[in-house]
Order: sequence, then C-alpha cells, then structure tokens
Amino acid sequence: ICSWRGAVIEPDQSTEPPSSKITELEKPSSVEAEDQKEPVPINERQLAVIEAFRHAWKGYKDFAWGHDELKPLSKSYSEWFGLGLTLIDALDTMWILGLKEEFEEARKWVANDLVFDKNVDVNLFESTIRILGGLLSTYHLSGDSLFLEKAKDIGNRLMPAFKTPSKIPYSDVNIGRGTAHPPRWTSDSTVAEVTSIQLEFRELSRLTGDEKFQKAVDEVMKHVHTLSGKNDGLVPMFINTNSGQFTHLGVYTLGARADSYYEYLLKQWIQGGKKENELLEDYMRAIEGVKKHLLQRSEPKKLTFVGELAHGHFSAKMDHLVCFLPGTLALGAHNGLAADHMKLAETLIETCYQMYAQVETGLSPEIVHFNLHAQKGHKDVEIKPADRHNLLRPETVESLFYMYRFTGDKKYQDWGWEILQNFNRYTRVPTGGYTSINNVQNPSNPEPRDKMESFFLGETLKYMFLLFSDDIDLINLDKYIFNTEAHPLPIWVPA
Ligand code: DMJ
Repeated sequence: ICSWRGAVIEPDQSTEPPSSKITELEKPSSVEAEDQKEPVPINERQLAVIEAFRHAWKGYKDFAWGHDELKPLSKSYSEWFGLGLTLIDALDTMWILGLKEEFEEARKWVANDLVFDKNVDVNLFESTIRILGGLLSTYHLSGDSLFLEKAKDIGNRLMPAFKTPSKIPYSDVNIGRGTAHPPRWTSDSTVAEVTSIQLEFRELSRLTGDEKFQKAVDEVMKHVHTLSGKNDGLVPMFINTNSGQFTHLGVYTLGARADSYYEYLLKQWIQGGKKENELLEDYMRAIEGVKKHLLQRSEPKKLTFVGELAHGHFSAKMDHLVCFLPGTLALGAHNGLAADHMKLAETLIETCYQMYAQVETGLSPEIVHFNLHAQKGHKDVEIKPADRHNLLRPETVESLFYMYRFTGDKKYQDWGWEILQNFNRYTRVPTGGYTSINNVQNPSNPEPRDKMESFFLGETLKYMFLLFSDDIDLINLDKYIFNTEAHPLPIWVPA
C-alpha cells in the first residue's frame, strides 16, 4: 500500500479498539482547543446564512414542529419516519451557527418527545446518516449525554438490519418490532447505502465500548473489498442480501446509489487513523477507475466532468450528487494522497459551479448532460425536462467549503455566495421555510414543490456558514470528519 504515491501512512499511530476505550465512555471531544483562542468574529455573509437558517427554522417551527419535513407552501408537514428528522438533522447546525435559544428548544423536544419505540419502518442508511449521525455529532459538540443516550437507542434498534444470510444489511428496519426486510420488489440493497453507515456505527462502538456496531459495518466493507464485479475499483449499484454478490453488473456511476461508497472509503481511513490499508487501496483504485472510464471534457468550455458507464457505453450524464467528489478529492490530497487529486478537484469544482452558473436561475438541476461536441448557440450543460428540479442539495457548497479551506482562494466563497443569493431569490417562501423547485430554467416561475428537505438545514446551510468563515478551527478538518449528512465526528487520532 505504501506504493500509493504520497500517501501518508503512519503505522505507529494507534487507533485503540473500542473495547479498550471504555475509560473514555461518554467523554465528548467537545471544542476544547477552540475555546482557548480569540473568537473569530462572524462576518456579513455568515450573518446572511444565520438569517436564512432562522427563516427556514421559523417555517419548520410554525408548521412542522416535531415532524419530518416542512411543506412551506401548504404550511404543513410530511412524515417519512415520523421521527422529527429536520429537527435532529439541524441540531449541530444550530450549535455551529451559535443559535443557542433555538438549540435549547430543540433539545427539549429531543428530551421529552423523541421516542424510537415506534412501529415504523425506517431506511437504515437515511436514519443512520441523519439521525444517528446527527445525534452523535451533537453529543460531541455539546457534551450533553442526552444525545449519546438517544444515539445508543437508535443504534441498537437499527441492528436487526444486519441479520441477513450474507450480513449485507437490508434496506429497511422496523425500529419498534426489531425486524428488518428488503424493499418489497427485490432482495437487493443499494451499494452506497450499505457502505455509507460505517463512520456512524464505528463511532458508536468507540463511545459505548460495545464492539457489535463496528463489527457489523466493518464486515460489510471487508466483504465488498473482496467482491468481483468491480471495474478498476468502480462498483455496481446493487448488492444482494442473500448471496452477498453485486447485481445489475456493468453500470458504473459516481451519482445516485454509488456516490458515498467512494466518500466513505476515504473518510473511514481518515477516521481510523490512516491505518486500514484496504480502505485506502479501494479508494485509490476507484479514483484511478474514475480517471480511466468516467472523465470527459465538454464543449465549448472544455469542462472536465464525471459521466457514467453502462455496459461499455459512456453517457455524458452527471448527477448533482457527484459534486461531493471535488471536496472528497481535496480532503484526500490534504491527508497526503496524490497531488493530482487536488488538480482534479479544482477542475471538477469549476464544473459543478458551471452547473449553476449556466442555468437561468443560477441553480443547478438534479441531473445535467454535457455536450461532447461544439454546436453553435449551445452551452456545455443541457437539461432534460425530467431533470430540471432542484432539491436544495448541498454537494456543491460542500465541495466549495473544502476547496476554500485547503486553498484559501476567495473565488470559492464568492461562488457559494452567488448560490446562497439564488436560493434566496427562487426558493425562499415568505411565510417561512425554503422549498424545492421543479424548474431551474424558469426564473419567472421556478414551480415550487412545497417541500424543504432536512438536508437543507443539516448540510446546505451548515456548509455555507463554514465556507464563509475564515476560522479553520470552526470544525477543524484535522480533528473532525464529516459524515455524508454533514455531521462532524471526531477523527480518532487527530493530526
Ligand atoms: C443527503 O442525505 C446526503 O448528502 C447523501 O449522501 C446524499 N443525498 C442527500 C443530499 O443530497
């Protein structure tokens, strides 16, 4: 593994196994170091994020309090798991933005009203990244053991998902009954889902001293490491819970259903003190696979983008979800991996920005198709009618945050600022909240969808606030690793 160019591998760094960590039980990482230095004042752009958060929160509080998602136009709510998803996803954002009053009020709800003993089916991945991840990071930031207790409760209730013939978890768990099952139409699980729950369960083991959580998720990674059906490190999108084999072979994407597999390879390696070599090996191989099979340049601006491969045929389609990649590549480069990863990150974040800038509202659609051949009057980015919605997703601002932290180049802050203003222009609902829209190409009627996804508060606004900050200790990236829902968890052996 040392042959990977530039990889920093420090074998003497020890990441203690969870069982020997019991002395640290319930000891949060908190924000000690940051407390001792002069506070960095909040700037105008950060204040604008706080204002946006407060506006979103007002809608949630007035019309959807304690429910999963706000429907800001109909002034009501929608339920997915019935677990106050937006409230939990937003807890650590409030902490980071310094919204003490709002945080205290939300804490009361968690203490008095959040009950997991409910006959309800939840998606293992979604509830892990949003609920377990949100509770764990809030515990670390606040030091309040309430959040750890709740994290333990939901963590235990999700464990039945791993009782499958292959130990590849089912997609759904009934957290009240303790039963789990795949979706009705298949016994497959999604690859990204079963490989992007590891940061959270591993941290739960470290905090509780109970190895079972880490064992279950590590086993999934070890199994996937050995599987055939990969293409130069790129993975298919589905895996069977009975056989443990990949299914629907031959289709490779860094978008939906595969995206965070790649993100979590790197992040687990960093979380664990850069010693789990198989994770690094799989990550490095996958990035080589991306370069070999999925990278192309568009016309006329020659933007480098990540397309898809289906049975040997290249498609110039890129999900907005893929825009997590520049940030992940930059994080890897910051941690000593190949310098050309940073170069690639720089070219890809420019592309992600263009997915906003080339569109009438200045907001990216869910999916774009890039033009491979120059045609008069055509931009790089084409949008199909079915793909022109925007769900307030975070991936581009997430990557802008990493790029700014690692380069200090203010253009990344300026790009994020443009995006925030366009969210305000086209998605803000006057009575409170922000809404997904159906048509990013129509500034006079972007067609509001009447839904504010929980990740708008959990991720998008949090990454904006961090992007605009010049305080590298505001969630120091050598001490924390963000889960895929933007919940920071401690690195076990900080740099
Ligand atoms: C979030 O739940 C997470 O970021 C996940 O990794 C991808 N989808 C949404 C945001 O787009």
